[in-house]
Amino acid sequence: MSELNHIALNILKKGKGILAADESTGTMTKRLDAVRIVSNPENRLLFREILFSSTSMSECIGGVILYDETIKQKTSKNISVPELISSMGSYPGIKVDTGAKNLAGSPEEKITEGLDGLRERLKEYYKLGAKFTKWRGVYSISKNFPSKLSIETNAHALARYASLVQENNMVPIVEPEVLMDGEHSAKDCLLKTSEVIKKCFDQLIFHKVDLKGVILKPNMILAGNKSQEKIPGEEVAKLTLDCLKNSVPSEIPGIAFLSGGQSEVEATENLHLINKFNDTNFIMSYSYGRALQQSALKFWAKDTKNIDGTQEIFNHRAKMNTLAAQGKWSKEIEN
Ligand code: 5MM
Repeated sequence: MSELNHIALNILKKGKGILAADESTGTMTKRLDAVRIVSNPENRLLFREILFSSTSMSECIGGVILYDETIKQKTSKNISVPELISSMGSYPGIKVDTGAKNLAGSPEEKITEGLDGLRERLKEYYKLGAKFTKWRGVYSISKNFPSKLSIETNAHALARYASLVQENNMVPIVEPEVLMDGEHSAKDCLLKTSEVIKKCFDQLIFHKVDLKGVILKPNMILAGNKSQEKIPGEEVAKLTLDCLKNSVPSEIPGIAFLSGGQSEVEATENLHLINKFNDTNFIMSYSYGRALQQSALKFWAKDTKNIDGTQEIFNHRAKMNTLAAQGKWSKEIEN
């Protein structure tokens, strides 16, 4: 087994998932503003250190995705953040894209940037302790979107990224996120997501990326958040499995879903149902940002001294998702 395959499998073993704590400063500031906490490097670290020292880190969280600021910070115990994460039995990872910008030629769509100087930044992150990385391409659905241009260019960037990451001995998480925003049906989401993922793998293969050392981070198949259509969780699971069976090569060791704006419990329940009906060999786990952190952040903001209470809430979400990743979650356990 290659080293990268080993790391990918370890991150997602036995229901473990990934904590996406890689909010860029702009996004983290929005999150902190919403709960009336001043967004500065100290407060951003304070909240994140509470999560990273929670007991569920060893049982449930196989990897944590960090942002550039965080991977370089020292904790209150004067060790680096990657050292803290490793000491909890989890793998430190890093977001290496520099964000989604307007796509020239189709400016209502986005292209993710960050390839310039990436090789050098990867070497630095590796030295800082990163074992895996993340790059997110974003696509929106409407009458004319995602365009061929956005599908091609984002797939190309994701493949160039993944290839450079493997060259530097880290596991690339490939995240093509088809956004939930819009009036589209679940069927549209299925068609567009399948097209996007297939194109990503065409490019990954073309760029000679070792698929056994890649984690795919896709969206689930959902109806748009402005659509009248409401589909039950069983249907979300079925459509999501149909999509992945038809678009993901069997070499991929694991799939870790993003939550994409679903509520915490909805993201857990859908993951549980996907695993309940999973008739593939893929590990199906989670790489959640909002769906792991929202309640903990709200609670912490009300009483920033209450570390135990904040960790209790985070531990519960992590445990629920780890049960869901094994198809063992239920509403009774949730409550
Ligand atoms: C943690 O959120 C990430 C946001 O990155 P930016 O600050 O650069 O926008 C995001 O990429 C995240 O990792 C995924 O979208 C998954 O997060 P959710 O909240 O959708 O589970």
